Amino acid sequence: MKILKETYNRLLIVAYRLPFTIKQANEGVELVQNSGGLVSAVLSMAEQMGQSGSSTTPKIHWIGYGDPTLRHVEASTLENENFIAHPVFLEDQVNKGFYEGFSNDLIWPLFHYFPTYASFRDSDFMNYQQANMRFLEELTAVIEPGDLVWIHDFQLMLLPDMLRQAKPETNIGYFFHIPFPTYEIIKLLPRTWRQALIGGILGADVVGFHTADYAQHFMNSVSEVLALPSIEQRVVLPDRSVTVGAFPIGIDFNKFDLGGQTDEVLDIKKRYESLLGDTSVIFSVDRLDYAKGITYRLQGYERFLNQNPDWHDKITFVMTVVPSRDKIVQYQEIKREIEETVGRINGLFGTIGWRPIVYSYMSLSFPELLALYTLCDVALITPIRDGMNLVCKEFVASRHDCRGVLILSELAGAAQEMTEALIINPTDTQEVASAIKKALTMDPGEQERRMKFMRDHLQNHNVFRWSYNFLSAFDDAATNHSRLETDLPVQPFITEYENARQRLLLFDFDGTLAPLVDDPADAHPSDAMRQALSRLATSSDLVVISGRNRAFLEKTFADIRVHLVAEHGAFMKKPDQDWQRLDLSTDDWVEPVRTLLNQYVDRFPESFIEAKETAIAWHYRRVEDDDVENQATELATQLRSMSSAIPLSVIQGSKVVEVKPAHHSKGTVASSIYEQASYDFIVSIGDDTTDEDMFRQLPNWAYTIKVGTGSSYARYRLARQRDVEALLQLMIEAPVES
Ligand code: GDG
Repeated sequence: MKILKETYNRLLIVAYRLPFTIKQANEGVELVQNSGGLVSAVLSMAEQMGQSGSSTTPKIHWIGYGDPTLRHVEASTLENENFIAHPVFLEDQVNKGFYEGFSNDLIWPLFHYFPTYASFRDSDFMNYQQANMRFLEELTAVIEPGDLVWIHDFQLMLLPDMLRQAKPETNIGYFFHIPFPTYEIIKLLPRTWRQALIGGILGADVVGFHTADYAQHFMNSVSEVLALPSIEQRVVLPDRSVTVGAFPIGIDFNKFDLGGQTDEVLDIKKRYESLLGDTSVIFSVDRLDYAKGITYRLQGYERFLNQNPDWHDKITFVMTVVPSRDKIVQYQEIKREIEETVGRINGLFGTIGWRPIVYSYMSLSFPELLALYTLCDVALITPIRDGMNLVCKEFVASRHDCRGVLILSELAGAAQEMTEALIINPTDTQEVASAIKKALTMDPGEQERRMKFMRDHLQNHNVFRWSYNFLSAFDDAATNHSRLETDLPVQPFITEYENARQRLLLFDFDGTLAPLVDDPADAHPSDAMRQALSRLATSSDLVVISGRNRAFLEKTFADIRVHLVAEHGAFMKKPDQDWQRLDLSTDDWVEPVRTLLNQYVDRFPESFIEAKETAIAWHYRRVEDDDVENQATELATQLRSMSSAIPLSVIQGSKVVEVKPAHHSKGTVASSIYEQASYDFIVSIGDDTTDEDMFRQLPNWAYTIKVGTGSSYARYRLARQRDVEALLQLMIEAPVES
């Protein structure tokens, strides 16, 4: 499958860990290749790119943290038949702040929904920035035009954008291996940090997560933190788009399926079986971590033992915890808690001939792991949060015999795929106890049916398919590069426009026909936009419907045959006719409102008041104070509670708060226009809150299109103002009779 060879030059991987461990041997160093899922995936990806498996093809470059012992190792020795390692050396203090601090003591707990364990230290963030910068330096020393760079995980969130700035043309992929939490959690990060982290990830062309939920959480945060629009699964930036998707990681199925049947594994299995005697076995293995739910798991098992005395003597829980991060206080505490609970349960239920829990704090060799996967009756995998969880997939893949039962937490990403497991909530110890009973008494036929289903899934969705899918997303991203960013069905839209007999086009001005600028006086449509409008006006009723005053609109559109609607529907001017005032209310309400607005101008001197003939507005687009949005909301609330002789409408728009009499709006005027003729095609486009009135009041078959981010009544969306121009270009290219 060398489909991508022509597209990309080489594959460069950037991940915190290098793909092999370096051991000092008698004659220099020895490289022991790691066997993790990522390494398998990368090898298969390189194969798809025609990059490995032959002595003439280049090796995969892997940029990762360089252990200080590597400093003295000759660079040329840091390679094996597949990889060339490029160690990134960091000062101890930088690595401590970056890795132990920011990554493991802030992002890890926060993103696994343990905010109380998170430590927020400015110095850690500085070290995180510095370390990401060091990775960039190493990367830019290796990179060549046409390379595909694949960056991994939460330690390197800033790197994609750093690389984009340094080498704008690079193809960059980014994969996030842990959960991406909801915005409520992201909000706990200081504003500048969350902006940097999310903006950092958006340097990539393709961003991958394990589940659709995580991808959606990320999209929400992008919208909340950076106010960027998204169209379907793409975040739209001013100059390019980022594809965001769910790519659930798989495992190397055959490695576990076949591995479990080797003589070495069978021997170990036999030895373990004789040690454990004639009992059923529950097995679990996890890295020491509070997110793995180990204490709840033990409590669930305890409850099972309490409720099922007939199972005493007949069951052993083999629980292996792999040492990890035990320099961090919470990890020491969790270890103590686990060991106390194990001791208590063994003391409570154990007898001279029976130990209910066989606990060890160590790591297993691969054959030992396989022996336990294949000998146990039940795998009990109960994380409180886990990005994916590979252990449960490996257990199932190892069960060539189609026996054994998987009990799996609904809070692991894997639960969405492993639907034939007994899915439990890990904190519900009764549910865990009942699931253990159900698993131990499940008849072999049902075990086989469930196992077969999950094994088929894992075989089809293995790690090679994962990397293939991720790579394919690059192709989609590349073909989308210069596209019009919209969810509008463009072709049917154009055809309908073409075939219509009477067409009505209602366009807002600022942010729709003209880009938003700091000084409203400088806003003007581009020449191409003006030409498009002139052409459209020859075959359609074209209405510019704006909050602007009459003079501005008349001047701006002097040479185009448009209908003008000023001040949100207070005035209308048809081509070749005079202005007509639609709003006839008195203006007694203006002075008290102006007094209040003046207080806000005093508070924010860069803001200003615009007095229109039928409305008054407070503009604050030049104010840089972080608190100004809160203040604007406060002002809008105060204005809404003011008493006045006529009902007023308070509009909180983009960097503006505007007050006007309530009984005219863009909606009332839009509906009065479309009722005057028998239009069979209507399109209305706008970006601001006031355009919502128009979207709401037009008939439901009209094409209503919101520009930019935010919720809307419109049926469709265009991502950026420049996409409006692109759409109008397509419309004028359609052969329409005038
Ligand atoms: C991140 C995310 C996501 C464990 N103990 C031993 C041992 N292992 C191996 C297992 C498995 C791996 O370690 C652990 O799997 P995880 O899924 O927890 O992977 P991590 O890399 O730790 O975590 C996680 C994953 O990334 C992939 O995207 O699933 O949610 O946190 O492969 O077999 N291996 C051996 N001895 C042990 O004692 N040999």
